[in-house]
Amino acid sequence: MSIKNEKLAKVMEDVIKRNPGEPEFHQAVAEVLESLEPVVEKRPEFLEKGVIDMLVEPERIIKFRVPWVDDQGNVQVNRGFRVQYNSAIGPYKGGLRFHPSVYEGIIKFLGFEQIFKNSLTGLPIGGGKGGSDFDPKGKSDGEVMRFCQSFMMELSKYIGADTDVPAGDIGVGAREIGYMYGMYKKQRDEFTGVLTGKGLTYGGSLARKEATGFGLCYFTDAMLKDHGLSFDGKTVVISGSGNVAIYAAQKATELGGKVVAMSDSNGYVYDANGIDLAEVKQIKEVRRGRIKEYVDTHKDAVYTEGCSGIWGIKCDIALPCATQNEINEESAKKLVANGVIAVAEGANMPSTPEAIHTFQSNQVLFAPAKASNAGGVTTSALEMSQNSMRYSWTFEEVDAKLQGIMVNIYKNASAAAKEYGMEGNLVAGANIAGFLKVANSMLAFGVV
Ligand code: NDP
Ligand code: 2IT
Repeated sequence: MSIKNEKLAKVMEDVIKRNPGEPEFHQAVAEVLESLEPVVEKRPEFLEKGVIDMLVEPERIIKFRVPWVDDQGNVQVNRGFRVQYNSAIGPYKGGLRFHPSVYEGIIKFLGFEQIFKNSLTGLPIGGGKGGSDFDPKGKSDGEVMRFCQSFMMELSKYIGADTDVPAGDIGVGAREIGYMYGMYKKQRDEFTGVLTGKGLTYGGSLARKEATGFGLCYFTDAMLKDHGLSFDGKTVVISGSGNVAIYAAQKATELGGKVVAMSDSNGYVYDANGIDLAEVKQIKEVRRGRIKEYVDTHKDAVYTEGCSGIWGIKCDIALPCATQNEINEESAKKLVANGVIAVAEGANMPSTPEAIHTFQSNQVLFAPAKASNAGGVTTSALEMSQNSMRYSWTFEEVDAKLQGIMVNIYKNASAAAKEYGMEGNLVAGANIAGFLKVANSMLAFGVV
């Protein structure tokens, strides 16, 4: 695919020129701009009044040194980032990723996606993302704590409950949020909802931990039902075994699916009897171990090194929940050849453009990340509401709101695709529906 509208193509050309060496960021912007072709034909003012030029440029990028001392007494230096991308419809909102692959381009791609995802939730949250090239893997609790404290000592200057509200992402879960919240509170001497994904004893929301995975399945279920299908009796393959993957597996199972494979960055396990999720939780959440340990207790299961092989397993529904570009064209073709009926993205941008094209041109139901994984940030926004009210809802109340919002996102993305002549194309529909709310707000603000 390429951009035909000359002005939009020029925006893309400038993005590439001004942000060299950031392929993931280019990929995310190109997909959105391609989707906007029919929108700017109907509404040329978005180009004429500079809304799209402003939208692709982050409002602010903060980049900082994160020094900390390891258990051997050596000084380590990592790099921290926060991209405050767009605040047109609310305070910047988005996760923090701690992974050695993090650099500015990754945070910009994630921050850009977050603008549209957050808009789709219908809640008042702008787009942002942050993180560090710190690798929590193999680090002691003390090392993780010292890193998080150093990271927050600097980040705390730029965030706040009404300004910018970070949360978790890859490598950032309850433990890291706890250490960061503790340091923020000490420095600022205030108890506010400045982070989400907090522990339940200090302002966290029930169902936030489950939200992204549950939300993914609620979205997928809505998409399947719209086509007279359901999870019931379907074979499901899920990549990753982190926060998103675990709760996607739980909900997919509750909805009648059979999850037969899960993975981590080293390899995948296949269990024809259905994955024993209690064991996966024990390995990943309690022991912080590796997925291969699963076969120690489940002798019928098979472990295979390497992560892309998981897409060669025959399944009806595939839920990529690990990382960006984990499904390439070759993997997509294998899934199609094996008869996959639906692919729904739990991770951010897990399918390459060629993989998406393969799914769409073979009539596979395809749910794009910024719509289907919006359940996490939705529930983060619900956590912010509860913090503002100094009140908390029950698990059932939060879960019901989450479910309602995910079904709405499906309906809105689906309706936008139809309205702009691309019925069934949820990639275009999600990009357009997410864009319009932000762009109309920016138009109202003028040039700021
Ligand atoms: P976790 O850190 O809890 O888990 C990440 C999982 O993905 C692990 O199994 C990890 O394996 C695997 N993984 C990470 N990087 C790679 C890689 N480069 N190659 C192969 N596997 C990899 O993160 P989350 O579950 O929170 O996040 C997973 C995805 O979901 C990310 O794309 C994230 O941006 C997205 N997301 C997360 C949300 C949330 O609320 N947490 C909300 C919306 C989207 P290993 O342990 O070996 O590293
Ligand atoms: O990618 C995402 O939407 C997240 N990592 C969750 C963001 C949030 O603020 O809860």
